[in-house]
Order: sequence, then C-alpha cells, then structure tokens
Amino acid sequence: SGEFDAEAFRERALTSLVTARDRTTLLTSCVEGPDLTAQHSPLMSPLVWDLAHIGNQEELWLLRAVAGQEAIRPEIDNLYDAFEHPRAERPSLPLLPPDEARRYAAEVRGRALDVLAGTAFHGTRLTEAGFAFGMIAQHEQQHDETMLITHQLRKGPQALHAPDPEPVPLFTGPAEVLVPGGPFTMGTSTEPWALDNERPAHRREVAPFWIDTTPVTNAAYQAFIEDGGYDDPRWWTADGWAHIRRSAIRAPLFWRRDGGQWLRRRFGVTEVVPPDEPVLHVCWYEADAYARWAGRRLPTEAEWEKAARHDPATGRSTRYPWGDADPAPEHANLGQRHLRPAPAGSYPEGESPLGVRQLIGDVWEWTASDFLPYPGFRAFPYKEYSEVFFGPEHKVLRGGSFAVDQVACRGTFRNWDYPIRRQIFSGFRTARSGDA
Ligand code: AVJ
Ligand code: FE
Repeated sequence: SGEFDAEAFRERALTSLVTARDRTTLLTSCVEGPDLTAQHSPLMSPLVWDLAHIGNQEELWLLRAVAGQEAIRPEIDNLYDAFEHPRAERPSLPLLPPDEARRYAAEVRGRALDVLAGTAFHGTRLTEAGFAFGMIAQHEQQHDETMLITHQLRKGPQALHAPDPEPVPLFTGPAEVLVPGGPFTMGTSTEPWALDNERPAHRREVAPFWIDTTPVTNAAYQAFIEDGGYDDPRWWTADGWAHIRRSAIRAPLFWRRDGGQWLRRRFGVTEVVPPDEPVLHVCWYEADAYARWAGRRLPTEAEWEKAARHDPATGRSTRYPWGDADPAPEHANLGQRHLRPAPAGSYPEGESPLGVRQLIGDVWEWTASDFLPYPGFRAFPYKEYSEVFFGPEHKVLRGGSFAVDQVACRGTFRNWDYPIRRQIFSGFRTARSGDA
C-alpha cells in the first residue's frame, strides 16, 4: 500500500544518525588533540572544524529549521559556515577547542533526537519522509569521508585500523560489457532522501556503448606510466598537460618509485602498490589521459548511470546495480569497513544485470561530464548545496568509494570536484562508443 510508515522512517533516521556519529567519534578520537587542531593540508580543514561544522549544520537544519528552536551559540555560526571561510583559512579562526566542539555536537544531537521523536513526517517539504534527518545524516557521513581524506594526508604513524577485503581470484571475465542504445530513466523523483541535484527523474537517450567491467587497476595504470604516458602530450588535454607539467605530476598521489617497483603511503603505512586493486588518487586529467592512451574515453555521466541502473529485462531503472535492496556487505565495499578498495572483480553479487562490477563502492569514478542541473531542477533546501557548483569547472564523480556510507550512496548519487583534485578517493573506468 502507499501508506506512509512514520515509524520506519524514524527508525531509519535514528540508525543513520547513530552510525554517522559513531564514525565521527572514531575519526576524531584516534589521534591526540594537536592532530585535531592542526591543518594537515591546505586542501583540508582541521579535523576539529569538521566536527563542530557537523554539529552546527545539524543545529541549523534540525533544531532551528524543523523545530523552530533558538540558536544555542549564535556567535559560532559564522565560523562554521563553509562559504564564509575557505579551508586554507580555517586553522587561524578562533575555533572551539576539541572538548568544547565535542560537547557542542553532543548537545545538538541530544536535542535532535528529541525532535526526531516528536516529528510528524508528512508536514513541510523538509520533514516529508524525514528528509531533513536524512540530509543531516548524509552531511555528517560526507564530512566523515572528508575527515578520512585528512587522515590519509596526515603525516605520522598509523591511527586507523580495519581488516582488508577478502582476496579474490584474478578477474578473468570479459574486459568490457555492451550497454544497448535507447532511452532510460536518469535521476529520481521517488527516492525519499535523494538530494536536490539527483532530481527529478527524466528520460535520457543514450547511444550504444561499451564500458569496462571493472574499474581500471593499478597494473593497467602502471602500463600507462611505463609507456611514457606522463611525457606524451598526445594523451592530454591542453589544460591537463599544462597542469601536470606545472605541478610535476608523474604518478598517482601518494605513489613513490623505489628501484624497480612502485610504493605508496596509505593511512600511515608504506606498501607495494597492489596490482589488481582499482587505481586511487588520480585527478580527472589523469583519468582522461589514460583513457585516450588506451584508445578509449571516460563514460559520460548518463552512460555511467545507465550501466548502473538500467535493467534491460524490465526497461526500469533500479536503485542500485543489483536491484532495489539496500546495500549489504556482499554487494559493495562501503562505509569504511575497509581502508582500501577491493580487488577488481570483487562483489559478483553486486554486479548490474549486464554484468558490470563495482559500480558502487571501492573508488569514486570520474565521468566525462560537467556538473549540471537536470531538466526541472529546483534548489532545495538551499542554493549552496548544489546550485552554486553547477558549471564546467566541476566534473562529476559517480558510485562512491570505500569511504562512503550507504546513506550517502545510490545509483543516482552525484559527487563533483575540480579536475585537478586527487586527494579524494577517486579512480575511474573507461568506455567506447558503438555496438561492435
Ligand atoms: C558533495 C562532497 C562535494 O564536501 O563539498 C558537505 C558535500 N556539502 N557539506 C563537499 C558537502 C556541504 C560536498 N560534496
Ligand atoms: Fe558541510
């Protein structure tokens, strides 16, 4: 029946908020105070900024916007407004010290849970289906991924621990899969916690194309390096070539050549680059150049989503490649369960009807597309979530990484960043046009 189950949404909201806070607590308690207040990279905020910003956004959207409460500490709003202060500037602000930031976030959370218990979900657009609670759980998880990036950039001994993904036999399936041409439904109008930029659902015509069955591996990427890929302007766009020359980029971020092999630093540990793992920490320019070198190209965003959601048997778009069920551990590498992507070819139960693997989880996948609104887009609940980022300066990433929680991951979910960025957990797969 179409009846609204408020208890189910309350339960889902509560679980999502608790899961996010457990992760935030881990990420902000596994290092000492000085590591929380220091800036580990000009690209990132001090961890203690993320912590109080998480609390402040929750105060704005749940306590004030939904419940109409007065500000707890109105004087700190400006400090934690991401648009007031660029990341590079944040360490010089009079930020709440770690213990105060923790107390503030905890006080907001206590009140938010009271609001959740008393909310009728079929009210305004913000409370419909618990949207504001889902938005805030996603926001916290997105900052948890940001904080994990800060941990990766931090110098010093290992602070985080997690088991490695299960080893799998070397993937020997077909290297690419044909996605037939024709229209499919892109985006969503029914996913209750989908963000403004994923809406509305609309039909998209996509010509037939082939797409890699798995993300591009470190071994494949090393072949590009060994073939002189970083020294050959033929593979690079003009902007990409200028950028890698200026920045002296010759390998993915965190890689280092040692005699005959490539090493990389990963969360404070140096290891030999694993050949069968999806390549990580490449920028859009590197992904684009690799694809050209391979005689291929990056998939467009619409192609990526069709490969991930189109079910040729029904003509319907599913929520995930494996169907409509919420992600489970056998489907995908999500939620910081592991601190690395799983080997290419993992998670056969997560593959799409056409047999494409690891679209969700492991590594964010760069697409060829600029971040643009869908036809009928409406900014909600604020222009600064997506609208101010639309345009050719941001490229879309899809699918989520091992550092993405399931609450912030769907077949329709869109991420974006500058084409030079590679501290993020970014990889890619390639495509080619045609049906032959
Ligand atoms: C969607 C990951 C690009 O981190 O800048 C966090 C998410 N928005 N706080 C970002 C976000 C507001 C956003 N990304
Ligand atoms: Fe934020």
